[in-house]
Amino acid sequence: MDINFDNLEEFKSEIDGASSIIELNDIKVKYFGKKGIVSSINKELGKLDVEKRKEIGERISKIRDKFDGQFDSRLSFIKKEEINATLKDEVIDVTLDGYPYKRGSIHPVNLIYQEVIDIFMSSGYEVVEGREIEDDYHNFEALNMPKSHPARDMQDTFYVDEDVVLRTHTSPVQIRIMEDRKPPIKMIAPGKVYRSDYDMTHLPMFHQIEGLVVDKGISFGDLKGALRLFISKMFGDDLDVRLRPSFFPFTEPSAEVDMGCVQCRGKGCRMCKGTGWLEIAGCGMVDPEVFKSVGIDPNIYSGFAFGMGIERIALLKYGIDDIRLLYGNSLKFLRQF
Ligand code: 2U9
Repeated sequence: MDINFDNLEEFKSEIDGASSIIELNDIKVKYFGKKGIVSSINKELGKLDVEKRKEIGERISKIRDKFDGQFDSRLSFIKKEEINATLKDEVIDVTLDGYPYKRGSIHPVNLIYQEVIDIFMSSGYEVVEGREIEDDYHNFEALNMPKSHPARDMQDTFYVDEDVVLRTHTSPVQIRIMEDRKPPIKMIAPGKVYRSDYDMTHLPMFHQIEGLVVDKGISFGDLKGALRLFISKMFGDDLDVRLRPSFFPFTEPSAEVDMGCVQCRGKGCRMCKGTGWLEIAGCGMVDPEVFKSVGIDPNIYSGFAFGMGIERIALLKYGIDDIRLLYGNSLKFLRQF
């Protein structure tokens, strides 16, 4: 048997030329794998006499040691190179800004909306959200505003068709509750309402919260107490509350609700135009005509109702003078809340 060991030792230049662990392993397989050069020599060894087998066996063993030495040093070199390449590719600039998106925040109108609901819930009011598209009957007629009534001119209505409107107030929610249930009723109706209006103090869509309490013996005093409690929880207990006579078709008597100015606490400033007072809501005792249209006997039951605009409360609470800022979606503005 003629074995060319010089040929076998060519691996040195092959190992030095390997540039990846895969290439390096391929070389090992070529020489020492099952079908490799060395195993084909081993198969031939059996044919040789003992002396020759020993001699060749020793030479192969030395070659294997030499191979392993060169293999290991190349392997550690390639590993170092790979780590260096990874470090170069995946370099982290620790001076860069953090996660590029700022955290969002709750919209000021939603903040106030939730705060007002929480205050009334803590006083035992049930929260009812109704539909935003209403029929003429529940939005107007049942609230003592027949088609001919001049009070309908007070609100510029979005009509879906002759008999269907985008609700102009949340009052139809209370009408539907009173149609379905007997008193006692103690509820608030928060939600979106729609009126064709747009200026510094009006929007075509805004949020209202209306309250309704119906039972035997409910008085105007109860109404003022309820409003006083709400205002003290929302704006502080040092502010005075007063009711000014007014008119709404669905309440009799009716009143506008004023509270001491949140800015000057009643002394007189620019915000309250020197009066010390800010208008915050409307209210009154439920008109007997409204009770009749829902089948509640006004000789047995009485009730109070009130309504307020959430955006207006947000303007007062945060000292904003233009309602349109609330819906301009300026991040600079919104991030302040
Ligand atoms: C029923 C009976 C009576 C709700 C009321 C007001 C007075 C009121 C305005 C305040 C500012 C609307 O958002 S605003 O423009 N609301 O002045 N609302 S009494 O009275 C009702 C409601 C339902 C069955």
